[in-house]
Amino acid sequence: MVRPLRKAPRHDIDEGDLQVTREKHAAAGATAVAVAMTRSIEQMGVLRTAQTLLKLNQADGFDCQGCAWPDPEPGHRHAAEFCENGAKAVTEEATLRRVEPDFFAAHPLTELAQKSDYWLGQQGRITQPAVLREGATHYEAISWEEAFALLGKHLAGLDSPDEAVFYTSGKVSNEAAFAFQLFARAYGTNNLPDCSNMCHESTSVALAETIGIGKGSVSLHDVETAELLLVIGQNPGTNHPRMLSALEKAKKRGAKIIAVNPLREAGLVRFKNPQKVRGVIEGTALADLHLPVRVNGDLALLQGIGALLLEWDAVDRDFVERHTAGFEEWAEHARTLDWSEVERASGLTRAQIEEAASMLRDSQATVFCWAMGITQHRNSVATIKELVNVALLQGNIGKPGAGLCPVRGHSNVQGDRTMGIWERSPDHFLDSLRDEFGFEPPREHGFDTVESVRALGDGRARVFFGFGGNFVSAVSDTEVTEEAMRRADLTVHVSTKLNRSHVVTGREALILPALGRSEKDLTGGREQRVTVEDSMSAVHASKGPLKPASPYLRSEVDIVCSMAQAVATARAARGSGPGEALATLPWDEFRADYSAIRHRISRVVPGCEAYDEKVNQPGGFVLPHPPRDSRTFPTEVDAAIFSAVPLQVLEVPEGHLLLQTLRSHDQFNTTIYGLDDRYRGVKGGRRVVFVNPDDVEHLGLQEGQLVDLYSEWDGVQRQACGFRVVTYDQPRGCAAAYYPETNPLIPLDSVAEDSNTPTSKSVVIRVEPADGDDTDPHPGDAASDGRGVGEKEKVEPDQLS
Ligand SMILES: Nc1nc2c(c(=O)[nH]1)N[C@H]1C(S)=C(S)[C@@H](COP(=O)(O)OP(=O)(O)OC[C@H]3O[C@@H](n4cnc5c(=O)[nH]c(N)nc54)[C@H](O)[C@@H]3O)O[C@H]1N2
Ligand SMILES: Nc1nc2c(c(=O)[nH]1)N[C@H]1C(S)=C(S)[C@@H](COP(=O)(O)OP(=O)(O)OC[C@H]3O[C@@H](n4cnc5c(=O)[nH]c(N)nc54)[C@H](O)[C@@H]3O)O[C@H]1N2
Ligand code: SF4
Ligand SMILES: [Mo]
Repeated sequence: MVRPLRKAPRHDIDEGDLQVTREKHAAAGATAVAVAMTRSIEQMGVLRTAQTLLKLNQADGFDCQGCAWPDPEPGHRHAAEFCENGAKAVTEEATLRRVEPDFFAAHPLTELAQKSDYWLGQQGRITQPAVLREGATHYEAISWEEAFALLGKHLAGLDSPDEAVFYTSGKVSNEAAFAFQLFARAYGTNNLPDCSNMCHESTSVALAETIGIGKGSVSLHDVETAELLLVIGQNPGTNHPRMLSALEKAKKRGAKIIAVNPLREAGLVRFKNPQKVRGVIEGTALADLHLPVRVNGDLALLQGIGALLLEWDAVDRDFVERHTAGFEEWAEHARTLDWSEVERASGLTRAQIEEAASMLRDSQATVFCWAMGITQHRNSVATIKELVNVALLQGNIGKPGAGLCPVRGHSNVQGDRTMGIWERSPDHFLDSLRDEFGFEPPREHGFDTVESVRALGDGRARVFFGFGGNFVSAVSDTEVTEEAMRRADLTVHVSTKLNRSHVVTGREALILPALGRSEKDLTGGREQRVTVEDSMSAVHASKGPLKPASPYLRSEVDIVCSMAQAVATARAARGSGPGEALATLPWDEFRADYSAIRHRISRVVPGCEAYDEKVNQPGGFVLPHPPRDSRTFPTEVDAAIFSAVPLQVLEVPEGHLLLQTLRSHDQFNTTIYGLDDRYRGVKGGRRVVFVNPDDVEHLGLQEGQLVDLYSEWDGVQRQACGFRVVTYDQPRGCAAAYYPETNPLIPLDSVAEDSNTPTSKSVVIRVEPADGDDTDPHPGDAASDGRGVGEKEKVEPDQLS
């Protein structure tokens, strides 16, 4: 058993039963169906399970709360159009477990602050608003009216609107997101950080610069009809499971697949389609070639591929001439590529890279898919530009079966950005907002997530408002982030379930419980629906079938409108303060009928003309994308841009490893569904570090040994305690461990150039035997008040075996 020696969170997970077996070489199949059903029935019962899952991802139903993978066209959907992890995501929300006010009476904050995100989430749906009053030991119930008044008082009382931070997580609907950004800007700030800042921001930056729009250029049909698919830095078997069905379809038509990943992820190696009876028995080998790239080696690999295509003259000259700029500069760099450096950086041989390049050469239509393995490094923007170079070379944008396919995370993260959730929205968007609503939005860029932490930490920001999400656990440098949150005057979370961000609070705190997407929304006395956008720019409606978890829940739209009115009222009472424009906006109209919001969206957001009519069509509509639609590239030079990027090799000092932090099969970001990672052979625990067997030997470690992880940055040492060593096939010098447990190791200042995304996939660490030392290494730190940090306390090694 793991026994914490100091009171702190996370270690309360009992990992005494941790087991490690050989990793699986196939994803999905019958086990996936069984796991999904067992979990759902456990938490929802049989009837509710059936009622819920049959509406999931159907044209007249609700959009899956899991990932942003698109649905097939209506008419081509299965009755069970979801995956194991989609079922888990729905169950998490539709569970019958409840957190009632007596829960808060029974558990003081000091106790809750020691609990893990897993434990907190398992307690169930929050049923009523709750407040932590200044100096109080417990959260207590509060009426909505009083909660909004408190919020209004704080926000109207700030010296500057920029002292408030309005964070959004990517589950929020388009309607709620549009209202929220309107609120923030009418209040007077662009401080609209979102989970994108930690996710695909590098993609958005690189694509906007090179092709003129920060979104992917493919449809589901393109994926299914590609000749070749490069799946790079992504684990679809766990994180986008239905993507495997699309890959399977492509394969059946003769497509080839290259997987670029330090790990041999099960879904990429073999897939058993659970939707086909035959599929449950037979599997499909998905990847034709697996390149076990060294962590952060993709830039070098892509430069190698580009150089070879150039050398072999596998170049679409016509496309390059007509549609691109900067080819010659890029080609000059490619011709002088230092192959020994390419091999050293990528960990691959020239022969391996030639094999991949020849598959590209032989393909007339290639789709490039990527996710966090590419976006969360210091040089991620450069790497994605290199990927664009390779795509442009062969004219793989704006033709059938080809294109760029960044695979987004949260189900509506792309939609939220389209709706203006962005700390750096361009002037044309702000101009439209001004013209439509008659106030002057602020123009100065706001804080992104990392900058928000800094601002909260140094007092520039005093109120934190989280619209969904779990900021404290999601952001890097857990200890620094938690300290920053504790300095706030007020922290507020609009949530469905409890998480760590609710228990690491400012002086005062509010929890505002929202309806989930699976629930009937009767705001304004009518059945409301909302809209969302998937990873391929398809926008459609979503309407929940279930009775809400509690009669006190409010919709996210309602919460934003009420908050806006509360601030306007508080401001009127004071006679001054931020947010003068709030009183002039149509919040009552928005709340009464979300169509009123959609009408405004159609007049403000580019590509959303006739929005309400178009989303009412079955399957919705697809937003315009000039490179995809007409090979026009709205960049500064009106052409797609080749980028000449210097080759970089990430040097790791002797005795250290390069750690990537990833997801298990049993979590959705900081929401932990369970303690198993089936495809990687881990059962009953999460505090493991995967290391190459030769490195285990080289570092003098042993399989199963209890170790502590250390990272260093600017002379500060960061530590995460109590991990077990698991030998795992991957390139030498690399390691992997789960997020969020490893976030304490990632320095806040370690971010991607140009996108400011935390470098969650390249952390230089030392692995040392746990010393079992139970003395407090940081006497007097915040943990002593019981709201402690959690990663510094020690675990006795003998308690773990
Ligand atoms: N079930 C489930 N679904 C999810 C989520 C979830 O937590 N659970 N999260 C959602 C969200 S918000 C997101 S953003 C996506 C995340 O989806 P993914 O990006 O697939 O998620 P990660 O687990 O971070 O996996 C990163 C993958 O990249 C590989 N990788 C790491 N470093 C490198 C590298 O340097 N180069 C290359 N080529 N590969 C590398 C890892 O081995 C791993 O396979 O999934 C979404 N869907
Ligand atoms: N080390 C490391 N850190 C990472 C990453 C990594 O790979 N490694 N990945 C990053 C990525 S890609 C992302 S996207 C971020 C994720 O960051 P976030 O989006 O902030 O985190 P989530 O865990 O998705 O948020 C879960 C919480 O959202 C709330 N919630 C769930 N459903 C709803 C709803 O319908 N409405 C409302 N209002 N609230 C709801 C619940 O309270 C739940 O606890 O983390 C980032 N952090
Ligand atoms: S692939 Fe993603 S969106 Fe589709 S059912 Fe699974 S989790 Fe939900
Ligand atoms: Mo994400």
